Amino acid sequence: SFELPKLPYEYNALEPHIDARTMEIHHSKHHNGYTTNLNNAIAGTNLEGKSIKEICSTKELTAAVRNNGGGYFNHNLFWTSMSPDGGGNPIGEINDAINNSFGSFDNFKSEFSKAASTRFGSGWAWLCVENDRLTICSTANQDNPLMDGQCGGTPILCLDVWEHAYYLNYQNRRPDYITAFFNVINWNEVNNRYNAAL
Ligand code: MN3
Repeated sequence: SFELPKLPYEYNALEPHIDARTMEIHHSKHHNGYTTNLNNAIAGTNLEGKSIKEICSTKELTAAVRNNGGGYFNHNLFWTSMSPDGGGNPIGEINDAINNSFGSFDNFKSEFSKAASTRFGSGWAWLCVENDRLTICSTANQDNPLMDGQCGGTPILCLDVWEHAYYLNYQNRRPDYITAFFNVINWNEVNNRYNAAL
């Protein structure tokens, strides 16, 4: 069965950009809930024993598996998309790929921020590798690009725009939270994922 992963940093490590209380509740309550509910939803089914990527890629998932499997996968990718040593400019091959796909890092930030800010209600913004190009898109609820009928290719960076991800510190100011996210992006990890996805 799936286990809640430990964060690779302390709950307060991303302050002031993301506050410790939000991180603690988000990880120990929300992500933990998706994990428990995913295990319950797949128990005794033919999805038991499959990887989370295989589960997300399976067609015609039940609502319980889709929502909690997405919640499990998406948050795993999200926590490791950030680092207290993150932020700044992209490094390595991902830097060239961003310039080739979006023209400049500033344009990338603008397009990613737009995807995150215009997602109505709860959902996610994504950076994906798709046919050797980088693409940006957003999904609703806990859907992700691995799922049937969703946007994108292989996800390498994601931003949670559910209110539970920012409301304690930013209230309704989602754009401020999106701006802060760029100060903690773990470009080293995103670059590794980019190279692995090619
Ligand atoms: Mn969340």
